[in-house]
Amino acid sequence: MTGERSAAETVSSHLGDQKLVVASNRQPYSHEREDGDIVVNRPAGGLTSALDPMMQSAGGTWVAWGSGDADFDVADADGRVSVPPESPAYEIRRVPLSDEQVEGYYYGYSNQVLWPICHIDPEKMNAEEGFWNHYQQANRAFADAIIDETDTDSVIWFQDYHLGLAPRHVREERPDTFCMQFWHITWPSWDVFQTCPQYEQLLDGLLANDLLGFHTERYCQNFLDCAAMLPDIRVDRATRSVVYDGRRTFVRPFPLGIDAVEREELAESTEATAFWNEFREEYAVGDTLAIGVERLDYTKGIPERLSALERFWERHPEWRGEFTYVQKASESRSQIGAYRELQGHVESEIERIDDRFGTDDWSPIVYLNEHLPKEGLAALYREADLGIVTPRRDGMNLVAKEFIASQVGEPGVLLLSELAGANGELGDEAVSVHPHDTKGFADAIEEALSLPQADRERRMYGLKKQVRSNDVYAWMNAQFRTIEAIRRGREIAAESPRGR
Ligand code: GDG
Repeated sequence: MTGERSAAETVSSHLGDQKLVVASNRQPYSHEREDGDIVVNRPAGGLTSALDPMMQSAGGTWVAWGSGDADFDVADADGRVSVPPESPAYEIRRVPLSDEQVEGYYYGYSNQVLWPICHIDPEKMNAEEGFWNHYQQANRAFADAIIDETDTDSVIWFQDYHLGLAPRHVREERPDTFCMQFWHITWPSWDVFQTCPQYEQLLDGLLANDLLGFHTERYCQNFLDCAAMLPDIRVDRATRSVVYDGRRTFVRPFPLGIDAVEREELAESTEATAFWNEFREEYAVGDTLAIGVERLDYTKGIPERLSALERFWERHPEWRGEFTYVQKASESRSQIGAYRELQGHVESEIERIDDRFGTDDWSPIVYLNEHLPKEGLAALYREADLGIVTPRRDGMNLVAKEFIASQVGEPGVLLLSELAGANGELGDEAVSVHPHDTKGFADAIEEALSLPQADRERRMYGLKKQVRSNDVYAWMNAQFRTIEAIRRGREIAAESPRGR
């Protein structure tokens, strides 16, 4: 039995007869029109592909925005469709949202208010009134679909910051369900969170959950500090829980991992080797390689990294012609001005640095902006001597973990930002950098490239151990075990004569 299957089955055993309802903005399968036919796409997102096997084993319903242009042609009148198409095991319930709603709820409130605030960049917040209205409407639409799909005894698992209000609506109609939510991005301190004009409504929405999960203990503490500012609330630090509106919400860290075995297999695949051979033919790369992989997002620290790299080649001419940095960047949220500006800036900086140092047979930076197959990404991770993961702020950062799992040959070195959630688990064996300290960052590149083999091996061994044992399935199971513990605690409290 593979790790994936056994872990998914453990989740079903925790659930027993209870129905599982997952809710997220993105869906695991979409139906699109292509040349007159309807085709099924499986969006490549890491989380959706990890939750899909769990849903296939546990059954139940996944509520998500019906984003595909043929989604509702194949669904029933309520937006339900059985998946996977080849052997149906669970249902997707698609929530219809108009273009205007998506604009306001997703590109507006979620990504121009919550995203910058949670990443401690409130200057980038754009709190247009219409955004909030759309966020409320969309959360209502999600909640209505969830209520429709839920029995009194269901477990509802909300994903992320797009659904901050839905738990409260669901709770009003379904008081006996178990609601939990995992917040995938940073949770800031109260001083920062308070800059969100709707802080009170958001806390009220999230506190309708029985269990709230974050990547790190720090985010949990920040959340408890914010909750403590609401009137009529009791924050119990000893049990990391909040008593509000007659209910208790437990707040716990669950650091998300990856499917490490899958990443190792991809890195060892013949497809990865074929990709690498073609890549080497096509680009004038040096013998030493560094890789960075991210969406073009201002939180990811790409311009800061380019400055550090420029300084490195400036101070270390001996590495020119030898060391190439590959920037895999995907266009993201281009409807938003700040993202378009970043994209233009990154592209022009790369061009400038390449012009400054590049030669006919060597490029300092190779820029790839097309979506790569997983095998292609695995090849670049595998061949890289350095993985450079230096966000200005990041809830976790899965790229750091993917780089480690894919290092199946000569061990490379991970350069990791102090400001990434992943630093808590990986910081000891990575070379830590501060993304805003250009000189320190350039020195860290030199240090990492000069580490003796034995040192690299020792570090990579520790990192791999960490990534393998705290994988995505461990993450799921920890949450379902916590549900069981909370429920047991409640049963015991209810049976005791002084039941609370
Ligand atoms: C949020 C939080 C948290 C990228 N390019 C390609 C490709 N990717 C994949 C990577 C990785 C994923 O995208 C990016 O995940 P991250 O974790 O780095 O970042 P966010 O998108 O910001 O995610 C973050 C995460 O949620 C999970 O909780 O870690 O902190 O911000 O998996 O591999 N995949 C393929 N081709 C590409 O070109 N196949």
